[in-house]
Amino acid sequence: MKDITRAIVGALSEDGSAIAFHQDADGILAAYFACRLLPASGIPRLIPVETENFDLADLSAYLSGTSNLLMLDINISSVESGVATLAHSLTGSLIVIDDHDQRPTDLPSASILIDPRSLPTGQDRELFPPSLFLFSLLREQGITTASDTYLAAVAAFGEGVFDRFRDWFLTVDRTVLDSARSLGWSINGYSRSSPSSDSIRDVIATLLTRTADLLLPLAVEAIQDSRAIKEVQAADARVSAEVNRLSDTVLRQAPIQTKSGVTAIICRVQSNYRVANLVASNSRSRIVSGVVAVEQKGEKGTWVELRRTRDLVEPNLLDVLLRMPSAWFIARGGHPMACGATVKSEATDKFSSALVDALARI
Ligand SMILES: [Mn+2]
Repeated sequence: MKDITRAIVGALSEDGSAIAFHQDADGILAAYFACRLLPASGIPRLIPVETENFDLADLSAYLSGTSNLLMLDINISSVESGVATLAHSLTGSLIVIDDHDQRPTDLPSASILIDPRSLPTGQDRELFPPSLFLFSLLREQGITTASDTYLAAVAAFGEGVFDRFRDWFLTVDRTVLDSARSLGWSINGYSRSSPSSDSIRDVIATLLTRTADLLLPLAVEAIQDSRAIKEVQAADARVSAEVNRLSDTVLRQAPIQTKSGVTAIICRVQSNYRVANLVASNSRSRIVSGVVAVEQKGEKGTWVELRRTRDLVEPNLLDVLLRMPSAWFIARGGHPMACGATVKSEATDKFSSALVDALARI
């Protein structure tokens, strides 16, 4: 573990290095914890990546000439060739922290792929998001503050894995955890058009780019009181209400007929918030045994989120996505029990009927 910390810190301390991270709770906070491992004077360039840009084509051009790149929570199973192109465009090496099964094959030899699940701290974990892994490296250094623990809880809630990591937060006050849940949820349920999507950028600015904040660890209260955080949390009540309302709609759908008799629900929802992921997870937690698929029309395509209840070991939902033609997708990836995709608008109908067929066979 100390070797990994040394490799990350060493790479990021070189001139011209950068961190690219998914612009959601896990990605933002993974970048935050990576920066916390560094001396405050040496924060590298920070590049938020939206889900729609997961093909990494733009990023390769933009990053050409960058020395070392740390890539966080950018699902490399969805962008296999894009990762290789990106890695080859660097003058230094690519370090990826990712807990997905698919591994790109044609990377330059200097690349480092870290799967936290394969390390001692990750043993027996099905999921180990980069944010929580980097928090564990920080904890190993013995320099975590109450704010770090609060932000790790934000990441765990935002990523939907808090229950699996509950033992990390046993000493945290109930009201602090409530606040963390609300912030994690509101970051991941961000709106496409409301002011809160600008607030997300402010949150990133607040958490990441102010060197002084990193140097002088923020008090939990200071984070909770910051204007950007308050604005994001103000969206939380609206997002939660929307998630509950849409989950009701999902659960009212008639399940499709499956070979094994397992419940499978496919539902298309509409919202001004980007909530397909939250609606899918929420509906999944409200059915006894089965599979939920939620589709939501977005600006650049249709977001699709697939979830399986914990009692089932099949179907492998990621395989369902990966068996479909790659030409249909802007991005796709995830885990066998929880995965997602952005489907090109023109391929949405073909995708939907292929999904019905695939789920009918389970
Ligand atoms: Mn993410």
